Amino acid sequence: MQKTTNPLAEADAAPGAETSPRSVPDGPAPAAGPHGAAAPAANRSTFPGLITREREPMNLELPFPTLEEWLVPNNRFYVRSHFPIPALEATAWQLSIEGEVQNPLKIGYDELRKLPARTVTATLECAGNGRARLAPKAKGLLWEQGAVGNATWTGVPLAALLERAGVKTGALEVVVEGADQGTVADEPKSPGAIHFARSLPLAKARQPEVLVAYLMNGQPLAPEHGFPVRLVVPGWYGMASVKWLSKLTVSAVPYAGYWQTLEYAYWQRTHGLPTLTPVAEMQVKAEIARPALYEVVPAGQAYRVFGAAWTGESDVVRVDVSTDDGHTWQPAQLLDAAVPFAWRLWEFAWMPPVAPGRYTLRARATDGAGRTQPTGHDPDRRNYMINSITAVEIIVQ
Ligand SMILES: Nc1nc2c(c(=O)[nH]1)N[C@H]1C(S)=C(S)[C@@H](COP(=O)(O)O)O[C@H]1N2
Ligand SMILES: [Mo]
Repeated sequence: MQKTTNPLAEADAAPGAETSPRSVPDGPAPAAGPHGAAAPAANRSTFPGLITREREPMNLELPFPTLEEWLVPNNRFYVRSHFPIPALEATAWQLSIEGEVQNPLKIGYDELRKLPARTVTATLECAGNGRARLAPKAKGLLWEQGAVGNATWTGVPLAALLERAGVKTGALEVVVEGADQGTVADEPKSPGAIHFARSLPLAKARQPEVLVAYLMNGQPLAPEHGFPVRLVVPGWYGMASVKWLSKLTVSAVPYAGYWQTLEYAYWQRTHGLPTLTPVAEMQVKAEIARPALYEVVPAGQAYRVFGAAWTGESDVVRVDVSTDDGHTWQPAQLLDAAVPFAWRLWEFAWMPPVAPGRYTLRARATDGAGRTQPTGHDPDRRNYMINSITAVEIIVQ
């Protein structure tokens, strides 16, 4: 399948550089090839059990009812890509930092890996996760629950690199560009071939949790997750965490690129004026992993309702569950301590009724900033930031 659908699969194998992600235990990852070339299909990562939402470019979803661990293994972590995965070689890779800086610079992979590193656990959720259940049918890939995952990320704080480059006064944000590129053929069309790029306000870019990352759960990034280096922006929707990082441009004016305006933007009402605003911080959300939608649950036998809950720049402080179509709510048990930017797993001991029938379960998270989930999707959010409470209909028999 990948042989014909992924450009990475079509070129010759090259001897893996020392730094290529060969040792990912989740399955062999490609050795990087010379410029423009890539590893053979046999060397690609494999993602057993993930749902294919799109073959090319590769878009894979975690079947959320199979969730087990707090840290999602690398080969179970959803993949969201807008363009074909670029074939990059660590030894040839460079990150260039330019724009409104005193010392424009380029940094290589080995050099980056020698700088003081930090590890942060962070949940990434695609801003379109949950889109499949929007009515009327939304445009875009129809993700159900599983365009979300939690992993540890190791890398150099972006703040340290910006410091090195010396950001000029008056600078406002950093435009973060990936090496992947292509032409968006569907409306809204791109102006020819473009890279994936997003900007980050300097105030967020300088936060210590924002990493120029090269390890995911302790392993070199898989090509699908941004090898050799990606940005990780904890607390923000996934589109901010630019993969295959190639260039940072410090800018004094707000960036209004394709992925900042035509996609990944929503309406915010400022003084009553709907204003297109780039999607940023994740919204608080609980998802039920089990029971799955339409699962048959034995009547009158204890059942462990299980799921995960996450938010943006705060912690989830409680999760409540309703098993009676939202009439009454009871607190769920949070299973692990709050770790900044990471999701919390939770469970709820439910005694299903002895009377067979259809029941509707719901979960609702609240964060430390007092934010909780709406009952319906706000159309101003367009097809993004979907955190309205989900009804999970199940069958007791
Ligand atoms: N260069 C680049 N970075 C990217 C993307 C992309 O298409 N190209 N997709 C973004 C989106 S929309 C999401 S949700 C996350 C997904 O990261 P993952 O594929 O590692 O799960 O990557 C982001 N970074
Ligand atoms: Mo996304």
